[in-house]
Amino acid sequence: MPQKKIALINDITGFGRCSIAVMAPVVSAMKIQAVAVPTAILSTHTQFPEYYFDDYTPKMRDYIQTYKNLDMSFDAIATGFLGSEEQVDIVIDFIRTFKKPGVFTLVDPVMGDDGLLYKTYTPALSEKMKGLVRYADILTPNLTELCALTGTEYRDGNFNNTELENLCQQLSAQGPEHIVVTGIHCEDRQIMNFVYSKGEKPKTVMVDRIGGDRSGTGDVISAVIAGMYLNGHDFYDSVKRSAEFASKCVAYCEEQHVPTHWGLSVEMFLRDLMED
Ligand code: PXL
Repeated sequence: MPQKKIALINDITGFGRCSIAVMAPVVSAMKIQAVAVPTAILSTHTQFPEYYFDDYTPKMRDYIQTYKNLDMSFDAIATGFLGSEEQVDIVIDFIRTFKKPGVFTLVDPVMGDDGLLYKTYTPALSEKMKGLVRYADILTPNLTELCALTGTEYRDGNFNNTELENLCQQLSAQGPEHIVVTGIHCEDRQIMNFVYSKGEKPKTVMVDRIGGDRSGTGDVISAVIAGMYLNGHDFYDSVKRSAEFASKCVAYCEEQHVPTHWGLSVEMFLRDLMED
């Protein structure tokens, strides 16, 4: 079987193991070719006190045009951190062009965490992100992003499963077949991933919460889900595997006292992803 290709529309950040810098090695370990479509170039991610941010918006159309001219194809498209409103339009155009039958799109609506939107997410950009939902087959919001996308007030961990199901249903009605709400803080230091697939009873994947939140965790989770799903696994198994992989990386980071904003030490465990 020919190797599969995934287009990663996301930022390239030098230090901090987020976005393409961490997603490309993860999918590569799963034998999938990663094709980078940069949205911005940063020296470090935006959780550092200082970072260099080079918005790639003005270059993206020409960059993508070559793929159109060369009649390239992808098996999946994964989108993440977007730095400007215009980028949302560029991403939609990319999906319209390259999402042929059988190609799936994973949209990680990277917008914020812990009830707060990231500094680069203006209210207008957040509003625009809502328009991307209808192009997603798989959507991977955290609770903050689920609330932002549905216009719901954020309450830390305070949503019951019926409320979560209703919010997922609202988003799923716009397009996505599968949604996972990631990293929900629960009692007894547990983290819940709420797994919703259209027309099915929701399921959960629970993992122990070890230490504080670590930046880039969502990107690692999205990459493992995309890779597993592309390799033919069902959505629930893909989420389960992603949560287990991220947990293992987090446990190692805690043990080694890796600062929380340095991202996950995926390098130590990439081999685990090569087994399938
Ligand atoms: O991991 C999400 C993410 C991606 N890209 C950039 C970020 C963040 C989160 O802070 O700053 C540039």
